[in-house]
Amino acid sequence: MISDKHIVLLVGGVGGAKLAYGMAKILPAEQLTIIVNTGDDFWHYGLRICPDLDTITYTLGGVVDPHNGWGLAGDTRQTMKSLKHFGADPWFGLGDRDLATHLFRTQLWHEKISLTQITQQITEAFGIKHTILPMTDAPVPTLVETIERGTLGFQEYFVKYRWQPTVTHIYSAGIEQTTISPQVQEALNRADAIVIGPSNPWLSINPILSVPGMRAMIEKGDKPRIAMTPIIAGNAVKGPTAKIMRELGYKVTAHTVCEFYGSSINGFIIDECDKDLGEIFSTPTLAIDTLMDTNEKRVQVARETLNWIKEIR
Ligand code: FO1
Repeated sequence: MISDKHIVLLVGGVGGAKLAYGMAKILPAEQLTIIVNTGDDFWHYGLRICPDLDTITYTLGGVVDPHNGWGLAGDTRQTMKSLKHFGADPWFGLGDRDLATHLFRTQLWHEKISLTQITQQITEAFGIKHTILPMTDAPVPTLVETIERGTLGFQEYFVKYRWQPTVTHIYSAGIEQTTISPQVQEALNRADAIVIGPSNPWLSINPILSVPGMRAMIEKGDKPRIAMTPIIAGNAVKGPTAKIMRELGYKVTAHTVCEFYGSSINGFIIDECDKDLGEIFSTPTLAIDTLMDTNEKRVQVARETLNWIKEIR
């Protein structure tokens, strides 16, 4: 076991939350910091919505909707239904209790409290001891250029159009002007190892790595920095990863993901069902059962990941 090491985990939403859950069950609060993609964040009905931060928070807080993997378990949609009275099309499903999180965050946002500090207050309210940090405090919306619908905000692409438009380009608007927050800097300086969760590399992880200075901080020194594939047997467990890879001209394999991360990683975890594909990886690999469909398997995958980190050090 990793007895006194500090692990920094980089994640997006639902997929990454599973590994975050497993790690948080094994590591005490002072040994795990989770850095979360904020490219999916947007304004909706005047509210600041941060889906990936909330997904990680609700998952670690044990209150996430188990069916969707986002939102609160047992939440209702009365407010969304009422919006229809005004002729609105509530295409983004905000639960009634989930709305309280957005109201609270938006109020503090207007009081000029940083997203890092707001997130700390929200996570504490959900009883979470581990540190969950937004990748940066400034808004850096992910924009998706598509053939059929032009340039879309991430949630329009993902939820409104159900990731059906053909993607030609993905970018983070204004990323060059952002900076790493002191809290992210401190976490990375203290890190003994960095783990990139099985989130979408293009939509969720690349925005984090693209914050100016982030890649350099991650690659500093010779600490283990390993990524877990979101691609198993040529497909994504959930979501648009495989479709986007095809549309951007990539072969849909774990190998492509590994190459995409390049020098940001020095170890790569593939699924055991891909271990006989004969692909030559440019970095050491570990093949395990990566499917995290139960809480027990989330802990098991986290444990195997942490044990491997110890080995490759
Ligand atoms: N995903 C959907 O597919 N449909 C929704 O209506 C939806 C609402 C929603 C509300 C709050 C929240 O925190 C997440 C929500 N998500 C919804 C998930 C979200 O769009 C994606 O999981 C992430 O942005 C991708 O990581």
